[in-house]
Amino acid sequence: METESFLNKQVILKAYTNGAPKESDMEIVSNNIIPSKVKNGSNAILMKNLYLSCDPFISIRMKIGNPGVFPAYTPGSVISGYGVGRVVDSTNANFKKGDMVWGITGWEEYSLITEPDSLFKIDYKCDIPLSYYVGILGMPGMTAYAGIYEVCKPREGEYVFVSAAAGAVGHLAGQFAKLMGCYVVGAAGTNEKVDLLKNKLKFDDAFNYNEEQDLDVTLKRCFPQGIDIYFDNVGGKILDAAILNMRDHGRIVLCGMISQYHLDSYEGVKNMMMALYRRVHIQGLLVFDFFHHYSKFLDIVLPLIKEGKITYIEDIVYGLDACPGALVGLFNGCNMGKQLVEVSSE
Ligand code: NAP
Ligand code: FER
Repeated sequence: METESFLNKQVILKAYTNGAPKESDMEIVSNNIIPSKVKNGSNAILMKNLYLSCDPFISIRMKIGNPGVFPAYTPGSVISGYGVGRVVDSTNANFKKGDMVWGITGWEEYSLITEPDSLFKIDYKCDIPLSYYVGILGMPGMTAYAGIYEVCKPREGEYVFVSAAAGAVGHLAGQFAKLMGCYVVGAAGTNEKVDLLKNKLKFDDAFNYNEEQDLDVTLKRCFPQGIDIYFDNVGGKILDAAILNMRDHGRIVLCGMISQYHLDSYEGVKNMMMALYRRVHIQGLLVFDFFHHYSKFLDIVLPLIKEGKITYIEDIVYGLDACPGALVGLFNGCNMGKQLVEVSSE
């Protein structure tokens, strides 16, 4: 006889956060029980979570007053985010038991997905690891793709600067720009990351922003001709220094502002006059606006992976209990490449 329910370990938000998230803002709860069958007619699916993604936006949803599209989490509830899982039961015509999917799920072992139509079905081929669907083939990969291919559209020979360059989005954005024939420089927070960028990911140059006295001087050294494209993942002082160094008609894609997410009030940007003089185009990006390009994106990125033209770096920790620490680590620069949690390998 099949089991009627599963014991379901979960990660709960204890209370709204103040400042950067701490492990103590979250709690692992082990006594939830979830039915192993979905109610007939509910259109829902039950998903066994295999890989969960640690993303900076999760911390934005852990506090009140977040202006975004995603609402704040409710204290006492399971944290949600992107994940990869296997359908273990379904009453939805588009999904069947055994299907592999990625999309928004819960930080728990099993999730009841009441609106599964927002999930992407994975065309499961054994040569691509499933974990890639929370990274290069999921939301962060789509973000890097959207910023480079759809927003900035670099031309061969252009000068591209990427911040948080050794992170999930940054290391892919930089490599996409390299593949388009650009000169690419990355900023990252440790010498180990700089080494990764220069020696493994073949960025043209990279620097450790924590060791630079004056970021304007640094950027003038790295880009004597100026910057055509700045892929901004961090905002704040690095954005301000980049604005001073843009070339005429340069483009800045505002992808992330991680340096600002946990401040009580945002830091000002002082150098906007230079954006005026240089006629810089500045565009905010939300990846959700680009999900309709997903199959076009796969057509571009799957061959790059299979032909070894792109190097994808994962930083994996194991077990649901590791989620809080891995999330907190993002804001201390602990991750190299995409931070994810393997909850179960099968
Ligand atoms: P990630 O880069 O893999 O991880 C975050 C990295 O940010 C850390 O490793 C750290 O690297 C850096 N960092 C942390 N605090 C910082 C600070 N105060 N100043 C400068 N750098 C800091 O994360 P990701 O998932 O790829 O996301 C990168 C950015 O893109 C984030 O801002 C995220 O919110 C944004 N994003 C936006 C969208 C969208 O739709 N707009 C979608 C996905 C991601 P260092 O060691 O280099 O400091
Ligand atoms: C992110 C930062 C901000 C992100 C999304 C947002 C998906 C915005 C979310 C919202 O508008 O609710 O890293 O990644």
